Amino acid sequence: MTCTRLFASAAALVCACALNTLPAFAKADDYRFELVGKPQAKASRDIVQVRLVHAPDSKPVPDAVIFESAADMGPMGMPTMTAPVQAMPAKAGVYGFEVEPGMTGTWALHLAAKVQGEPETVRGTITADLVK
Ligand SMILES: [Cu+2]
Repeated sequence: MTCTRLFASAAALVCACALNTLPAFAKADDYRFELVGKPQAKASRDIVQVRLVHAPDSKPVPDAVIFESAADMGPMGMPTMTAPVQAMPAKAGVYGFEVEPGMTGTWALHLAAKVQGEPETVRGTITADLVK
């Protein structure tokens, strides 16, 4: 079930990339997710902190609603290896996620957000080095 969903979102990402070549339709691509600091490992969990930035003016977006978060080991050639992700309350424009990686290494965190005044869903992926 998780795999199917991941493949679906991977397909969606591919589509988003294709649309990227058409600037007129790429408004949601004006945003990017950025890693804030280094992930903090605590027991078997890692806290990953992320900021959403409106790229054209480098302004952080503090009031986005991140409604989807999924982690996988795609950056290390293991896209089917997933990890539980739990969103934490946003603090001063920083969105926190608690990831429970089954393996130490580089993970991808896929995010989808609603931004005020932006009709399209904003999607992005960040990579982070996590410790089991
Ligand atoms: Cu792995």
